[in-house]
Amino acid sequence: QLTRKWWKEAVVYQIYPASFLDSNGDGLGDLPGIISKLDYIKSLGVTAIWMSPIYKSPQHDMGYDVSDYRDIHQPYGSLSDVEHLIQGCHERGIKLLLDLVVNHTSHEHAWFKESCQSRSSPKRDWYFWRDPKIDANGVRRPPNNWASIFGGSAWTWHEETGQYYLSLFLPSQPDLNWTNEDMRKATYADMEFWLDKGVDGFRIDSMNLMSKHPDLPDAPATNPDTEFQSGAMYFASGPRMHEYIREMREKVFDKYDCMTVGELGFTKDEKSVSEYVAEDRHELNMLFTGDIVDMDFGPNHKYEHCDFKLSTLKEITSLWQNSMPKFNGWNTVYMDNHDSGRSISRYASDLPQYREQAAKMLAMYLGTLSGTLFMLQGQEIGMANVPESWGFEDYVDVEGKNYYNSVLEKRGPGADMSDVLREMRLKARDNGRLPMQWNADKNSGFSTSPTPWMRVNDDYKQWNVAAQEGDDGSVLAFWREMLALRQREKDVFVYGRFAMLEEYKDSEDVFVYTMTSYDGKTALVLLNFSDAEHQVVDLKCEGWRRLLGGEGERLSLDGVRLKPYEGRLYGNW
Ligand code: TEU
Repeated sequence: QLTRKWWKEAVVYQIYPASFLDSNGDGLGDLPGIISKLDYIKSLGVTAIWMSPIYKSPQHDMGYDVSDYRDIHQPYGSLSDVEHLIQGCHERGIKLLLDLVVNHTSHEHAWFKESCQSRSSPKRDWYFWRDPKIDANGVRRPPNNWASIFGGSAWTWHEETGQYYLSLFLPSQPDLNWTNEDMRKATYADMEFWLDKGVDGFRIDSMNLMSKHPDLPDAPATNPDTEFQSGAMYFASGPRMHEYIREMREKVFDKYDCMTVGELGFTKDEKSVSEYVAEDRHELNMLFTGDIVDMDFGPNHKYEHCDFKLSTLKEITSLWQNSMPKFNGWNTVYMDNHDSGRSISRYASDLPQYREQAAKMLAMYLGTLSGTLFMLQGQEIGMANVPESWGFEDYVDVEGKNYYNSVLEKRGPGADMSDVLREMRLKARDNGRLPMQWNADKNSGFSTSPTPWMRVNDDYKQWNVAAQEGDDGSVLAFWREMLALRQREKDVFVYGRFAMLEEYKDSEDVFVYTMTSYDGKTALVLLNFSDAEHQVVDLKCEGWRRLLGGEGERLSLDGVRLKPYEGRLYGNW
Protein backbone atom coordinates (compact mmCIF):
# COMPACT_ATOMS: atom_id res chain seq x y z
CA GLN A 1 0.00 0.00 0.00
CA LEU A 2 1.44 3.35 -1.15
CA THR A 3 1.04 6.36 1.06
CA ARG A 4 2.08 9.35 -0.96
CA LYS A 5 3.57 12.29 0.92
CA TRP A 6 5.30 15.45 -0.26
CA TRP A 7 8.30 14.68 1.89
CA LYS A 8 8.71 11.25 0.32
CA GLU A 9 8.82 12.81 -3.14
CA ALA A 10 11.13 15.64 -2.17
CA VAL A 11 14.54 16.25 -3.73
CA VAL A 12 16.50 18.07 -1.07
CA TYR A 13 19.48 20.31 -1.84
CA GLN A 14 21.88 20.82 1.05
CA ILE A 15 23.30 24.31 1.31
CA TYR A 16 26.41 24.93 3.35
CA PRO A 17 25.83 28.64 4.02
CA ALA A 18 29.48 29.62 4.55
CA SER A 19 30.39 28.29 1.12
CA PHE A 20 27.40 28.98 -1.10
CA LEU A 21 27.59 32.61 -2.22
CA ASP A 22 29.08 35.67 -0.56
CA SER A 23 26.95 38.71 -1.49
CA ASN A 24 28.87 41.37 0.44
CA GLY A 25 32.49 40.46 -0.19
CA ASP A 26 33.44 39.59 3.39
CA GLY A 27 34.71 36.18 2.34
CA LEU A 28 31.84 34.19 3.86
CA GLY A 29 28.65 33.03 2.14
CA ASP A 30 25.42 34.58 3.39
CA LEU A 31 21.62 34.52 3.31
CA PRO A 32 21.21 37.21 0.61
CA GLY A 33 23.59 35.12 -1.51
CA ILE A 34 21.32 32.10 -1.10
CA ILE A 35 18.20 34.15 -1.88
CA SER A 36 19.79 35.39 -5.11
CA LYS A 37 20.25 31.80 -6.33
CA LEU A 38 16.77 30.41 -5.65
CA ASP A 39 15.88 30.40 -9.35
CA TYR A 40 19.01 28.40 -10.07
CA ILE A 41 18.14 25.91 -7.32
CA LYS A 42 14.60 25.64 -8.63
CA SER A 43 15.94 25.03 -12.16
CA LEU A 44 17.64 21.84 -10.97
CA GLY A 45 14.32 20.22 -10.17
CA VAL A 46 14.93 20.48 -6.45
CA THR A 47 11.84 20.75 -4.22
CA ALA A 48 13.40 21.44 -0.82
CA ILE A 49 16.48 22.99 0.74
CA TRP A 50 18.28 21.88 3.90
CA MET A 51 20.48 24.62 5.22
CA SER A 52 23.32 23.81 7.62
CA PRO A 53 23.17 25.97 10.80
CA ILE A 54 22.80 29.73 10.46
CA TYR A 55 22.10 30.49 14.13
CA LYS A 56 24.13 32.74 16.36
CA SER A 57 27.32 30.90 17.22
CA PRO A 58 30.98 31.45 18.07
CA GLN A 59 31.66 29.08 15.12
CA HIS A 60 33.98 26.64 16.85
CA ASP A 61 32.28 23.94 14.77
CA MET A 62 30.92 26.02 11.90
CA GLY A 63 27.62 26.79 13.60
CA TYR A 64 27.00 23.30 15.03
CA ASP A 65 27.67 25.11 18.29
CA VAL A 66 24.63 27.32 18.79
CA SER A 67 24.65 30.15 21.32
CA ASP A 68 21.14 31.42 20.54
CA TYR A 69 18.57 29.32 18.67
CA ARG A 70 16.43 32.36 17.85
CA ASP A 71 19.09 34.60 16.41
CA ILE A 72 21.29 34.52 13.31
CA HIS A 73 25.08 34.45 13.02
CA GLN A 74 25.50 38.10 12.11
CA PRO A 75 27.83 37.64 9.06
CA TYR A 76 25.16 35.41 7.48
CA GLY A 77 22.49 38.11 7.79
CA SER A 78 19.47 38.77 9.98
CA LEU A 79 16.18 37.26 11.02
CA SER A 80 14.48 39.28 8.34
CA ASP A 81 16.80 37.71 5.74
CA VAL A 82 15.59 34.29 6.89
CA GLU A 83 12.00 35.48 6.54
CA HIS A 84 12.76 36.60 2.98
CA LEU A 85 14.39 33.28 2.28
CA ILE A 86 11.33 31.38 3.53
CA GLN A 87 9.12 33.57 1.38
CA GLY A 88 11.36 33.22 -1.67
CA CYS A 89 11.38 29.45 -1.29
CA HIS A 90 7.64 29.19 -0.86
CA GLU A 91 6.92 31.42 -3.86
CA ARG A 92 8.84 28.86 -5.91
CA GLY A 93 7.25 25.80 -4.32
CA ILE A 94 10.43 24.96 -2.45
CA LYS A 95 10.34 23.79 1.18
CA LEU A 96 12.97 24.96 3.64
CA LEU A 97 14.50 22.73 6.33
CA LEU A 98 16.75 24.01 9.08
CA ASP A 99 19.42 22.08 10.93
CA LEU A 100 18.28 21.40 14.48
CA VAL A 101 21.32 21.08 16.72
CA VAL A 102 19.97 20.19 20.15
CA ASN A 103 22.15 17.36 21.38
CA HIS A 104 24.47 20.11 22.59
CA THR A 105 24.74 23.89 22.67
CA SER A 106 27.69 26.23 22.44
CA HIS A 107 29.51 26.94 25.69
CA GLU A 108 28.43 30.52 25.03
CA HIS A 109 24.71 29.71 25.18
CA ALA A 110 22.99 31.50 28.10
CA TRP A 111 21.83 28.11 29.44
CA PHE A 112 25.35 26.81 29.74
CA LYS A 113 26.70 30.02 31.23
CA GLU A 114 24.03 29.81 33.90
CA SER A 115 24.76 26.13 34.40
CA CYS A 116 28.42 27.02 35.07
CA GLN A 117 27.62 29.54 37.77
CA SER A 118 27.37 27.13 40.67
CA ARG A 119 26.51 23.57 41.58
CA SER A 120 23.11 24.78 42.72
CA SER A 121 22.34 26.78 39.58
CA PRO A 122 18.77 26.10 38.37
CA LYS A 123 20.29 25.15 35.02
CA ARG A 124 23.04 22.93 36.49
CA ASP A 125 21.07 19.81 35.55
CA TRP A 126 20.53 20.98 31.94
CA TYR A 127 23.99 19.61 31.14
CA PHE A 128 26.02 16.62 32.39
CA TRP A 129 28.12 17.58 35.40
CA ARG A 130 30.06 14.90 37.30
CA ASP A 131 32.67 14.73 40.06
CA PRO A 132 36.20 13.75 39.09
CA LYS A 133 37.67 10.32 39.75
CA ILE A 134 40.83 10.27 41.78
CA ASP A 135 43.32 7.61 40.70
CA ALA A 136 45.75 5.56 42.86
CA ASN A 137 48.32 8.37 42.71
CA GLY A 138 45.78 10.91 43.87
CA VAL A 139 45.56 12.45 40.40
CA ARG A 140 42.25 13.90 39.16
CA ARG A 141 40.74 11.94 36.26
CA PRO A 142 37.60 12.38 34.11
CA PRO A 143 34.44 10.61 35.35
CA ASN A 144 34.71 7.96 32.62
CA ASN A 145 37.02 6.93 29.78
CA TRP A 146 34.91 8.13 26.85
CA ALA A 147 36.70 9.72 23.92
CA SER A 148 35.32 12.81 22.31
CA ILE A 149 34.30 12.28 18.67
CA PHE A 150 36.74 15.06 17.81
CA GLY A 151 39.60 13.60 19.88
CA GLY A 152 40.75 13.66 23.51
CA SER A 153 38.53 13.08 26.51
CA ALA A 154 34.79 13.70 26.28
CA TRP A 155 35.01 15.53 29.62
CA THR A 156 36.20 19.06 30.38
CA TRP A 157 37.29 20.20 33.82
CA HIS A 158 35.56 23.28 35.23
CA GLU A 159 37.83 24.70 37.89
CA GLU A 160 35.35 27.19 39.39
CA THR A 161 32.78 24.58 40.39
CA GLY A 162 35.15 21.61 40.73
CA GLN A 163 33.36 19.27 38.34
CA TYR A 164 33.69 17.96 34.80
CA TYR A 165 31.07 18.47 32.08
CA LEU A 166 30.41 16.14 29.17
CA SER A 167 31.01 17.18 25.56
CA LEU A 168 30.92 14.42 22.96
CA PHE A 169 32.23 16.82 20.31
CA LEU A 170 34.34 19.89 21.22
CA PRO A 171 34.74 21.17 24.80
CA SER A 172 32.89 24.24 23.47
CA GLN A 173 29.90 21.98 22.62
CA PRO A 174 28.57 20.81 26.02
CA ASP A 175 25.96 18.03 25.77
CA LEU A 176 22.45 18.92 26.87
CA ASN A 177 20.88 16.65 29.47
CA TRP A 178 17.66 15.47 27.84
CA THR A 179 16.47 13.76 31.01
CA ASN A 180 15.68 17.25 32.31
CA GLU A 181 12.11 18.09 31.41
CA ASP A 182 12.49 21.87 31.65
CA MET A 183 15.39 21.72 29.21
CA ARG A 184 13.30 19.70 26.77
CA LYS A 185 10.42 22.19 27.00
CA ALA A 186 12.74 25.11 26.28
CA THR A 187 14.07 23.30 23.22
CA TYR A 188 10.56 22.57 21.95
CA ALA A 189 9.72 26.25 22.24
CA ASP A 190 12.75 27.09 20.09
CA MET A 191 11.61 24.58 17.47
CA GLU A 192 8.14 26.15 17.41
CA PHE A 193 9.69 29.58 16.97
CA TRP A 194 10.98 28.44 13.55
CA LEU A 195 7.99 26.37 12.52
CA ASP A 196 5.76 29.36 13.29
CA LYS A 197 7.92 31.41 10.96
CA GLY A 198 7.08 28.97 8.18
CA VAL A 199 10.04 26.65 8.16
CA ASP A 200 8.99 23.24 6.78
CA GLY A 201 10.98 20.91 8.97
CA PHE A 202 14.32 19.93 10.41
CA ARG A 203 17.35 17.82 9.83
CA ILE A 204 18.03 16.74 13.39
CA ASP A 205 21.74 16.79 14.17
CA SER A 206 23.28 13.91 16.15
CA MET A 207 19.71 12.82 16.77
CA ASN A 208 20.34 9.53 18.53
CA LEU A 209 22.95 10.87 20.95
CA MET A 210 20.27 12.65 22.96
CA SER A 211 19.63 9.67 25.23
CA LYS A 212 22.63 8.20 27.02
CA HIS A 213 23.01 5.28 29.40
CA PRO A 214 21.99 6.75 32.78
CA ASP A 215 25.18 5.54 34.52
CA LEU A 216 27.59 6.80 31.80
CA PRO A 217 29.69 3.63 32.26
CA ASP A 218 33.30 3.21 31.14
CA ALA A 219 33.66 1.90 27.61
CA PRO A 220 35.57 -1.35 27.00
CA ALA A 221 39.19 -0.64 26.05
CA THR A 222 39.05 -1.90 22.46
CA ASN A 223 41.65 0.45 21.04
CA PRO A 224 45.05 -0.14 22.68
CA ASP A 225 46.51 2.97 21.02
CA THR A 226 44.48 5.46 23.00
CA GLU A 227 43.66 6.27 26.56
CA PHE A 228 40.12 7.37 25.71
CA GLN A 229 37.71 4.89 24.16
CA SER A 230 34.60 5.10 22.03
CA GLY A 231 31.62 5.04 24.36
CA ALA A 232 29.12 4.88 21.50
CA MET A 233 27.43 1.77 22.92
CA TYR A 234 26.54 3.91 25.95
CA PHE A 235 25.89 7.31 24.43
CA ALA A 236 24.10 6.41 21.16
CA SER A 237 20.45 5.33 20.97
CA GLY A 238 20.07 5.22 24.75
CA PRO A 239 17.05 3.86 26.65
CA ARG A 240 14.87 6.98 26.46
CA MET A 241 15.56 7.91 22.84
CA HIS A 242 12.17 6.86 21.48
CA GLU A 243 10.34 8.50 24.34
CA TYR A 244 11.99 11.85 23.51
CA ILE A 245 11.20 11.61 19.83
CA ARG A 246 7.58 10.75 20.49
CA GLU A 247 7.30 13.62 22.90
CA MET A 248 8.87 15.98 20.35
CA ARG A 249 6.46 14.75 17.78
CA GLU A 250 3.38 15.10 19.98
CA LYS A 251 4.32 18.45 21.45
CA VAL A 252 5.77 20.04 18.32
CA PHE A 253 5.89 18.30 14.93
CA ASP A 254 2.33 16.99 14.84
CA LYS A 255 1.04 20.55 14.99
CA TYR A 256 2.65 21.36 11.63
CA ASP A 257 2.87 19.80 8.18
CA CYS A 258 6.60 19.43 8.58
CA MET A 259 9.29 16.97 7.66
CA THR A 260 11.88 15.40 9.98
CA VAL A 261 15.09 13.66 9.07
CA GLY A 262 17.27 12.42 11.90
CA GLU A 263 21.00 11.95 11.69
CA LEU A 264 21.64 8.44 12.98
CA GLY A 265 25.20 7.82 14.08
CA PHE A 266 26.68 4.51 15.27
CA THR A 267 23.37 2.58 15.12
CA LYS A 268 23.11 0.55 11.93
CA ASP A 269 21.01 -2.56 12.43
CA GLU A 270 17.72 -3.00 10.68
CA LYS A 271 15.61 -3.44 13.80
CA SER A 272 16.89 -0.31 15.54
CA VAL A 273 16.49 1.75 12.38
CA SER A 274 12.96 0.47 11.85
CA GLU A 275 11.99 1.61 15.33
CA TYR A 276 12.61 5.22 14.36
CA VAL A 277 10.84 5.27 11.02
CA ALA A 278 8.16 2.55 10.85
CA GLU A 279 5.05 4.58 10.11
CA ASP A 280 2.88 3.14 12.87
CA ARG A 281 5.41 4.18 15.54
CA HIS A 282 4.86 7.90 14.87
CA GLU A 283 8.45 8.98 15.33
CA LEU A 284 10.57 10.40 12.50
CA ASN A 285 9.88 10.58 8.76
CA MET A 286 13.32 9.34 7.79
CA LEU A 287 16.96 8.96 8.82
CA PHE A 288 20.43 9.41 7.48
CA THR A 289 21.90 6.03 8.28
CA GLY A 290 25.64 6.64 8.50
CA ASP A 291 26.66 3.42 6.75
CA ILE A 292 26.71 5.07 3.33
CA VAL A 293 29.27 7.69 4.36
CA ASP A 294 31.27 5.30 6.57
CA MET A 295 31.99 2.79 3.81
CA ASP A 296 35.68 3.68 3.61
CA PHE A 297 36.30 4.52 7.26
CA GLY A 298 38.97 2.50 9.05
CA PRO A 299 38.13 0.03 11.87
CA ASN A 300 39.27 2.35 14.68
CA HIS A 301 39.07 5.71 13.06
CA LYS A 302 37.60 7.52 10.08
CA TYR A 303 41.06 8.49 8.81
CA GLU A 304 42.56 5.02 8.89
CA HIS A 305 42.82 3.64 5.40
CA CYS A 306 40.12 1.35 4.06
CA ASP A 307 39.50 0.59 0.40
CA PHE A 308 36.02 1.20 -0.91
CA LYS A 309 34.35 -1.97 -2.18
CA LEU A 310 31.33 -1.88 -4.46
CA SER A 311 29.97 -4.98 -2.70
CA THR A 312 29.62 -2.90 0.48
CA LEU A 313 27.54 -0.30 -1.37
CA LYS A 314 25.40 -3.08 -2.82
CA GLU A 315 24.79 -4.60 0.61
CA ILE A 316 23.79 -1.27 2.15
CA THR A 317 21.63 -0.31 -0.80
CA SER A 318 19.81 -3.66 -0.83
CA LEU A 319 19.39 -3.65 2.91
CA TRP A 320 17.49 -0.35 3.07
CA GLN A 321 15.74 -0.60 -0.29
CA ASN A 322 14.30 -3.97 0.72
CA SER A 323 13.70 -3.45 4.39
CA MET A 324 11.85 -0.12 4.34
CA PRO A 325 8.78 -1.52 2.54
CA LYS A 326 8.81 -4.50 4.94
CA PHE A 327 8.16 -2.38 8.00
CA ASN A 328 6.40 0.44 6.20
CA GLY A 329 9.20 2.87 6.86
CA TRP A 330 10.91 5.48 4.76
CA ASN A 331 14.54 6.36 4.20
CA THR A 332 16.88 8.84 2.59
CA VAL A 333 18.93 8.33 -0.54
CA TYR A 334 22.23 10.20 -0.32
CA MET A 335 25.98 9.89 -0.58
CA ASP A 336 27.33 13.32 0.21
CA ASN A 337 27.11 15.81 3.04
CA HIS A 338 29.31 18.37 4.79
CA ASP A 339 30.96 15.76 7.04
CA SER A 340 33.15 13.92 4.60
CA GLY A 341 34.75 13.71 1.18
CA ARG A 342 32.77 13.87 -2.05
CA SER A 343 31.38 10.54 -3.30
CA ILE A 344 32.86 11.00 -6.77
CA SER A 345 36.38 11.10 -5.31
CA ARG A 346 35.85 8.28 -2.82
CA TYR A 347 33.57 5.79 -4.55
CA ALA A 348 34.06 6.51 -8.26
CA SER A 349 36.76 8.62 -9.94
CA ASP A 350 37.62 12.29 -10.24
CA LEU A 351 40.45 11.67 -12.73
CA PRO A 352 39.98 14.06 -15.67
CA GLN A 353 39.25 11.28 -18.17
CA TYR A 354 36.48 9.73 -16.02
CA ARG A 355 35.09 12.57 -13.96
CA GLU A 356 32.15 13.63 -16.09
CA GLN A 357 31.00 10.07 -16.69
CA ALA A 358 31.43 9.18 -13.01
CA ALA A 359 29.44 12.19 -11.80
CA LYS A 360 26.57 11.24 -14.10
CA MET A 361 26.73 7.59 -13.07
CA LEU A 362 26.44 8.50 -9.38
CA ALA A 363 23.55 10.86 -10.21
CA MET A 364 21.84 7.89 -11.82
CA TYR A 365 22.42 5.71 -8.77
CA LEU A 366 20.88 8.35 -6.49
CA GLY A 367 18.16 9.43 -8.90
CA THR A 368 16.73 5.96 -9.43
CA LEU A 369 16.41 4.68 -5.85
CA SER A 370 13.40 4.72 -3.56
CA GLY A 371 13.52 7.24 -0.72
CA THR A 372 13.88 10.97 -0.26
CA LEU A 373 16.81 12.17 -2.32
CA PHE A 374 19.42 14.46 -0.75
CA MET A 375 22.19 16.14 -2.72
CA LEU A 376 24.98 18.43 -1.60
CA GLN A 377 25.62 21.81 -3.22
CA GLY A 378 28.05 21.41 -6.11
CA GLN A 379 27.17 17.75 -6.65
CA GLU A 380 25.07 18.84 -9.63
CA ILE A 381 28.21 20.00 -11.46
CA GLY A 382 30.49 17.16 -10.38
CA MET A 383 32.47 19.07 -7.76
CA ALA A 384 35.25 16.87 -6.39
CA ASN A 385 37.66 16.68 -3.46
CA VAL A 386 40.67 18.95 -3.04
CA PRO A 387 43.81 18.01 -5.01
CA GLU A 388 46.70 16.05 -3.51
CA SER A 389 48.86 19.14 -3.64
CA TRP A 390 46.98 20.77 -0.73
CA GLY A 391 49.04 20.91 2.43
CA PHE A 392 47.89 20.72 6.02
CA GLU A 393 47.72 24.53 6.16
CA ASP A 394 45.00 24.58 3.48
CA TYR A 395 42.57 22.55 5.59
CA VAL A 396 40.39 24.49 8.00
CA ASP A 397 38.08 21.95 9.64
CA VAL A 398 38.65 21.13 13.27
CA GLU A 399 37.99 17.38 12.99
CA GLY A 400 40.71 16.69 10.42
CA LYS A 401 43.14 19.11 12.03
CA ASN A 402 42.68 17.55 15.46
CA TYR A 403 43.31 14.11 14.02
CA TYR A 404 46.42 15.21 12.14
CA ASN A 405 47.82 16.92 15.22
CA SER A 406 47.15 13.92 17.44
CA VAL A 407 49.08 11.66 15.06
CA LEU A 408 51.90 14.19 14.73
CA GLU A 409 52.15 14.38 18.49
CA LYS A 410 52.53 10.60 18.69
CA ARG A 411 55.07 10.42 15.86
CA GLY A 412 57.07 13.44 16.94
CA PRO A 413 58.03 16.69 15.19
CA GLY A 414 59.19 16.39 11.58
CA ALA A 415 57.62 12.93 11.11
CA ASP A 416 56.39 11.87 7.68
CA MET A 417 52.66 12.68 7.61
CA SER A 418 51.95 11.95 3.95
CA ASP A 419 49.74 8.95 4.76
CA VAL A 420 47.49 11.08 6.98
CA LEU A 421 47.28 13.82 4.35
CA ARG A 422 46.28 11.20 1.78
CA GLU A 423 43.37 10.12 3.96
CA MET A 424 42.37 13.73 4.58
CA ARG A 425 42.40 14.35 0.87
CA LEU A 426 39.81 11.57 0.62
CA LYS A 427 37.67 12.02 3.71
CA ALA A 428 38.28 15.40 5.39
CA ARG A 429 35.12 17.37 6.00
CA ASP A 430 36.69 20.30 4.10
CA ASN A 431 35.91 18.46 0.87
CA GLY A 432 32.19 18.63 1.47
CA ARG A 433 32.47 22.30 2.43
CA LEU A 434 34.40 23.73 -0.52
CA PRO A 435 33.20 27.07 -1.86
CA MET A 436 30.61 26.64 -4.59
CA GLN A 437 32.08 26.91 -8.07
CA TRP A 438 29.85 29.35 -9.94
CA ASN A 439 32.12 30.52 -12.75
CA ALA A 440 35.73 31.00 -13.84
CA ASP A 441 36.12 34.41 -12.16
CA LYS A 442 38.33 35.00 -9.17
CA ASN A 443 37.41 32.68 -6.25
CA SER A 444 35.06 30.78 -8.60
CA GLY A 445 32.56 33.64 -8.40
CA PHE A 446 31.86 32.59 -4.81
CA SER A 447 33.34 35.72 -3.24
CA THR A 448 35.10 38.93 -4.28
CA SER A 449 37.10 38.95 -1.05
CA PRO A 450 40.89 38.66 -1.36
CA THR A 451 40.72 36.16 1.50
CA PRO A 452 37.65 33.88 1.39
CA TRP A 453 37.12 31.87 4.59
CA MET A 454 38.26 28.75 2.81
CA ARG A 455 40.48 28.06 -0.18
CA VAL A 456 38.61 27.47 -3.43
CA ASN A 457 39.30 24.16 -5.21
CA ASP A 458 42.02 24.47 -7.86
CA ASP A 459 39.82 23.01 -10.61
CA TYR A 460 37.18 25.76 -10.65
CA LYS A 461 38.17 27.23 -14.00
CA GLN A 462 37.03 24.03 -15.77
CA TRP A 463 34.42 22.87 -13.28
CA ASN A 464 31.79 25.51 -12.63
CA VAL A 465 28.11 26.22 -13.16
CA ALA A 466 28.61 28.80 -15.93
CA ALA A 467 30.70 26.41 -18.00
CA GLN A 468 27.96 23.77 -17.84
CA GLU A 469 24.86 25.95 -18.30
CA GLY A 470 23.65 25.59 -21.87
CA ASP A 471 25.72 22.45 -22.52
CA ASP A 472 23.36 19.52 -23.10
CA GLY A 473 26.10 17.01 -22.42
CA SER A 474 27.14 18.46 -19.04
CA VAL A 475 26.83 16.90 -15.61
CA LEU A 476 24.44 19.73 -14.74
CA ALA A 477 22.17 18.93 -17.69
CA PHE A 478 22.27 15.26 -16.71
CA TRP A 479 21.14 15.98 -13.13
CA ARG A 480 18.28 18.09 -14.46
CA GLU A 481 17.19 15.30 -16.79
CA MET A 482 17.52 12.67 -14.08
CA LEU A 483 15.50 14.67 -11.57
CA ALA A 484 12.81 15.48 -14.14
CA LEU A 485 12.51 11.79 -15.02
CA ARG A 486 12.35 10.87 -11.32
CA GLN A 487 9.50 13.34 -10.81
CA ARG A 488 7.65 12.14 -13.93
CA GLU A 489 7.99 8.49 -12.95
CA LYS A 490 7.63 8.66 -9.18
CA ASP A 491 5.99 5.27 -8.97
CA VAL A 492 9.00 3.60 -10.56
CA PHE A 493 11.75 5.47 -8.74
CA VAL A 494 10.53 7.24 -5.57
CA TYR A 495 8.04 4.49 -4.65
CA GLY A 496 9.39 1.60 -6.71
CA ARG A 497 10.56 -1.85 -5.58
CA PHE A 498 14.28 -2.54 -5.88
CA ALA A 499 15.73 -5.85 -7.08
CA MET A 500 19.38 -6.54 -7.68
CA LEU A 501 20.31 -8.69 -10.67
CA GLU A 502 21.59 -11.97 -9.20
CA GLU A 503 24.12 -12.57 -12.01
CA TYR A 504 26.06 -9.45 -11.10
CA LYS A 505 25.57 -9.56 -7.35
CA ASP A 506 29.20 -10.36 -6.56
CA SER A 507 30.82 -8.08 -9.12
CA GLU A 508 33.12 -5.45 -7.65
CA ASP A 509 32.80 -3.47 -10.88
CA VAL A 510 29.19 -3.28 -12.01
CA PHE A 511 25.95 -2.72 -10.15
CA VAL A 512 22.79 -3.79 -11.99
CA TYR A 513 19.28 -3.50 -10.56
CA THR A 514 15.70 -2.90 -11.48
CA MET A 515 13.06 -0.61 -10.00
CA THR A 516 9.43 -1.62 -10.48
CA SER A 517 6.25 0.33 -9.92
CA TYR A 518 3.12 -1.23 -8.39
CA ASP A 519 1.57 -1.26 -11.86
CA GLY A 520 4.35 -3.11 -13.59
CA LYS A 521 6.61 -0.47 -15.08
CA THR A 522 10.20 -1.61 -14.70
CA ALA A 523 13.40 0.38 -15.11
CA LEU A 524 16.76 -1.31 -15.56
CA VAL A 525 19.76 0.50 -14.06
CA LEU A 526 23.30 -0.42 -15.13
CA LEU A 527 26.19 1.25 -13.35
CA ASN A 528 29.87 0.73 -14.01
CA PHE A 529 31.95 1.60 -10.94
CA SER A 530 35.25 0.68 -12.58
CA ASP A 531 37.75 2.10 -15.04
CA ALA A 532 37.35 -0.86 -17.38
CA GLU A 533 34.71 -1.48 -20.04
CA HIS A 534 32.09 -4.10 -19.20
CA GLN A 535 29.80 -6.06 -21.42
CA VAL A 536 26.65 -6.80 -19.44
CA VAL A 537 24.70 -9.69 -20.97
CA ASP A 538 21.72 -11.95 -20.26
CA LEU A 539 19.54 -9.06 -19.26
CA LYS A 540 16.34 -10.53 -20.70
CA CYS A 541 15.22 -7.00 -21.46
CA GLU A 542 15.45 -7.03 -25.25
CA GLY A 543 13.68 -4.14 -26.86
CA TRP A 544 13.51 -1.98 -23.74
CA ARG A 545 13.65 1.73 -24.39
CA ARG A 546 16.58 3.92 -23.37
CA LEU A 547 15.59 6.44 -20.71
CA LEU A 548 18.90 8.09 -19.90
CA GLY A 549 22.64 7.69 -20.57
CA GLY A 550 24.45 5.97 -23.39
CA GLU A 551 23.58 5.85 -27.03
CA GLY A 552 21.36 3.54 -29.04
CA GLU A 553 17.60 3.63 -28.71
CA ARG A 554 16.71 0.08 -27.64
CA LEU A 555 18.34 -2.77 -25.77
CA SER A 556 19.61 -5.51 -28.05
CA LEU A 557 20.20 -9.21 -27.44
CA ASP A 558 23.91 -8.57 -26.97
CA GLY A 559 23.24 -6.62 -23.81
CA VAL A 560 25.04 -3.41 -23.03
CA ARG A 561 28.65 -2.40 -23.34
CA LEU A 562 29.38 0.01 -20.48
CA LYS A 563 32.24 2.45 -20.80
CA PRO A 564 34.35 3.13 -17.68
CA TYR A 565 32.13 4.72 -15.00
CA GLU A 566 29.17 4.80 -17.33
CA GLY A 567 25.55 4.51 -16.22
CA ARG A 568 22.60 3.47 -18.42
CA LEU A 569 18.92 3.47 -17.76
CA TYR A 570 16.25 1.56 -19.71
CA GLY A 571 12.52 1.08 -19.27
CA ASN A 572 9.95 -1.54 -20.31
CA TRP A 573 7.29 1.04 -21.09
O1 TEU B 1 27.72 15.15 12.97
C1 TEU B 1 27.63 14.11 13.89
C2 TEU B 1 28.74 13.16 13.80
O2 TEU B 1 28.73 12.14 14.44
C3 TEU B 1 29.92 13.57 12.96
O3 TEU B 1 30.88 13.98 13.86
C4 TEU B 1 30.47 12.52 12.12
O4 TEU B 1 30.68 11.32 12.82
C5 TEU B 1 31.79 13.00 11.60
O5 TEU B 1 31.70 14.31 11.16
C6 TEU B 1 32.26 12.14 10.47
O6 TEU B 1 33.46 12.65 10.06
C7 TEU B 1 26.97 16.29 13.20
C8 TEU B 1 27.22 17.33 12.12
O7 TEU B 1 26.81 16.85 10.89
C9 TEU B 1 28.64 17.75 12.17
O8 TEU B 1 28.95 18.67 11.17
C10 TEU B 1 28.89 18.36 13.53
O9 TEU B 1 30.23 18.69 13.66
C11 TEU B 1 28.49 17.42 14.66
O10 TEU B 1 27.21 16.85 14.46
C12 TEU B 1 28.40 18.19 15.94
O11 TEU B 1 27.28 19.00 15.92
